[in-house]
Amino acid sequence: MNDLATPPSPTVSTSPAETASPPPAPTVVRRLDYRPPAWLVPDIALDFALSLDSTRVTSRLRIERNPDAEPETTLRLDGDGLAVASLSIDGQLRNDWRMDGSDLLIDLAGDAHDLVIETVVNPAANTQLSGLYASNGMLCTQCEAEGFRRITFFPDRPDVLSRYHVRMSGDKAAFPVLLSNGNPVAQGDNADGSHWAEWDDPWPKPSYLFALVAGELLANRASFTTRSGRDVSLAIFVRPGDETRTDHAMRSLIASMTWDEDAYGREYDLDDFNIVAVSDFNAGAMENKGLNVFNTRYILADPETATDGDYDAIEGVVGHEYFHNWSGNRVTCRDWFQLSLKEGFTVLRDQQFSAERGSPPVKRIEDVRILRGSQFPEDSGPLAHPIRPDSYQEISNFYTATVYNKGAEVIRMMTVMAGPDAFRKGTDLYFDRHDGEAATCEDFIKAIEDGAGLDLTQFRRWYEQAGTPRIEAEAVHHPATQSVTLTLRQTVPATPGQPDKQPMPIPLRTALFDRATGKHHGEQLLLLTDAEQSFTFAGYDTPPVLSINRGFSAPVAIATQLPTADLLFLAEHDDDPFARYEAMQQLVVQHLVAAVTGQLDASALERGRREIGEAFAAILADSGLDDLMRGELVILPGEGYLSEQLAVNEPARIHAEREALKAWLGQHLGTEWRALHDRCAAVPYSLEAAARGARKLKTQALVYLAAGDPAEAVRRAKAQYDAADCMTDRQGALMTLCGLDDPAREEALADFHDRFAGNALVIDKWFSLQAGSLNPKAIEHTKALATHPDFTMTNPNRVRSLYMAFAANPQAFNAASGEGYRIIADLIIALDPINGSTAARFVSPLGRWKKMEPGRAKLMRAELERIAATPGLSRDTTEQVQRSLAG
Ligand code: B3K
Ligand code: ZN
Repeated sequence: MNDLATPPSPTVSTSPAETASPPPAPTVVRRLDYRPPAWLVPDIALDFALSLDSTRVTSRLRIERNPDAEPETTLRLDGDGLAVASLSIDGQLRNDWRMDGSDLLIDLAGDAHDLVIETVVNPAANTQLSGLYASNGMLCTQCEAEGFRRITFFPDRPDVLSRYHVRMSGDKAAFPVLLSNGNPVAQGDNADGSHWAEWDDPWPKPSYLFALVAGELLANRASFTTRSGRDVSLAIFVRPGDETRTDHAMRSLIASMTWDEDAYGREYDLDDFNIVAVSDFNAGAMENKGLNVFNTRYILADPETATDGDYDAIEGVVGHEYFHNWSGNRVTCRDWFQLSLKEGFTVLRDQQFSAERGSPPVKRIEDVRILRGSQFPEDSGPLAHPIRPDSYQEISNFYTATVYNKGAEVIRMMTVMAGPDAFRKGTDLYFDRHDGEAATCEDFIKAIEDGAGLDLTQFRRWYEQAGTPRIEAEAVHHPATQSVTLTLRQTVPATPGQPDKQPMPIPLRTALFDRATGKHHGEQLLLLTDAEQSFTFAGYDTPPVLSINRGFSAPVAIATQLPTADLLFLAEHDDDPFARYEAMQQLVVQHLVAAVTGQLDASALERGRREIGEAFAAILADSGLDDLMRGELVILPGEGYLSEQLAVNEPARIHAEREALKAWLGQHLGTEWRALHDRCAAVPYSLEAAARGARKLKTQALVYLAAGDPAEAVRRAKAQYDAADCMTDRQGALMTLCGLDDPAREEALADFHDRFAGNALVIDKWFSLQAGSLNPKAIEHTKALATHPDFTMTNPNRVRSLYMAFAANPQAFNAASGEGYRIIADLIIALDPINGSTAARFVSPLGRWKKMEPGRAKLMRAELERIAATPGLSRDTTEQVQRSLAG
């Protein structure tokens, strides 16, 4: 496997400094050490002589001393795996420069100079997919966060903003399309049959937003007129053959452009907006100015090959990257500790956009499920960090659910406290005040304070403290005064490096329901600011039912258990759809936690299941619900979320109890599930909400039937598979069959593979369905798939499709033998030399040993130690393994 790990080759150097230096020992970067850059680069002209295995890069920098910084006579330029091919200063070839590790140091006498540096890079050997790399014969870049330094030497930090002029030339047959940021300014043919193009980006930007793409690509084109009348040419470039699957992405882009004008008053600012889809990509997409580069996964869709979930994800990610044009590009980050400034805010913006495009409550439920599934575990584990971290070794490790999703929740709380109109005044002020600047989270908070008229003094703790606050709520009814006292207590748990926490301001949308009428007396926004605080409500002659954190107004855990009768009441009556969902979740959580911890005897277990069954039956029969929402209400809480509720994680018991409940519901509501499956199967395909809801429920019915009546589930899944006219139905049916031990499983898997051979995104699904399956042989299947001819370690989508699905498969990953842990550790060790940042993403599942029962905890630690002992590990993986072992 190490054959594939060849790093980008440095070029021949004209100076003695070419000797390869060993990688520098990991250094810790600290937020409070920020200093402004000593030198600025107002202009850069880049010239690329393109070739797959040897691209020559000539970089012309105008450099000027920064009057606002401590003067330094030495210019330090970041590099990574580069050597200087030639260097000149003010027109003179020079060799009086030196290397410090991978950085280039140049002593400079004056206040401004013109610097020309040549480097040569090997894109084909760049398996890390950071910097300039080759993907399926095309060339493309990924520079965030620190990839630009793998192309040329540069002050590769987000607070150095430059105007970019890019020229590239290359073989016309291999690279017919030549793209970069900004506007195309010229193009032409060279005498030798090659061609060239020049692009100019008028908007100063940091190096992480630079992009270049060259390859054989076809475009889906459209146009958009901004509200002030600018005509923008839109293009989505894909490999020939894929252009028929770009219409949904184009519709999503146009909808995003309209939405950002309406919702935030933000207009697009160039004549061209280009998107390119590439199949080898570490992340989901990248917001390079005017030239977004996307993972194909978030562009390509048609009903036959993409699920409804894929359609939603595409709309969300296209929106997200587009919204970055303002929240990220026009106003960028001063340093990488401020990452949530652009990511948290942009996630909030894409969530708001998607909510408006579809069902707001369903979107809210989905977002909270992601937060609880990914961010809550991060916040309670060894990798916990505040949304604005204080230190890092490798910034790639901080593109986390905390920075992104909790970051969005923190800004969402500002919207809740301010109200939408005042919040908009705050964001208008933020964009006005900081346009063209590299800003900080503090700048954002201040603008919201000034614009929205909020005092966020204490609220700043949300940026400083890690950990999910836990709230206890106690409502006491006073019959004499017909009032209720609600006492709220908060604790913020200790996290690595933060043993003691201060109380946070927590906005909790709250309502108290009158049991007799089924109504509340108006919702209130309670702001809990102290460790303990009481609120009084008048006008209740009987004890009310408490509905708290409605709409999930704060990213906290409500620790107090409500009586089952109250949860059943809220599941039926709450007029806040999220609260209704939450009551259903809590009903199941409380039952399963009690079952797993041995608190239920046989009759209590049966009683609990009956209560849940009755709530399910009521939801299935409720004609006031739409099917998308009904689908949410009948999803059981995931095993990861359930484990969060336990003091000691017992994965086998959680799995067994959850499956037993599913089987009980499958059996006792068998008639209802069959009727539901029949009803939904009759709804014809369309992208309308009703049809999507039907598809969602169709597969959910199969899930419960598979647990309760496998023979019936096989019959129905096979029929659904054979009749499928869309990927949502086909995938749902295949998932069901995959989990069962029946010859229909192999037949359907073989058919699916043959039917979609060559379509990488669909073959990814084929891998994921098997690795993530409930099938008791999932470990065996995963090991076999790792040797399948379609498996490759060099394509991140394929690696994730197999191994992320496996790591998220609770029963297979947590096999008592430790084999699941070993499989992931082996993967990390094998993948690390090829793609360190992707390898490091697999560490966190192994890091959750502290709360695990002792047998598995020991096995997990042993695997982490085995990884740590591997020589030559990347900085990415080293940091994650060290933090995970420290606990
Ligand atoms: N800003 C990019 C993330 C790039 C990841 C680099 N390791 C995608 C996004 O959040 O929009
Ligand atoms: Zn983003």
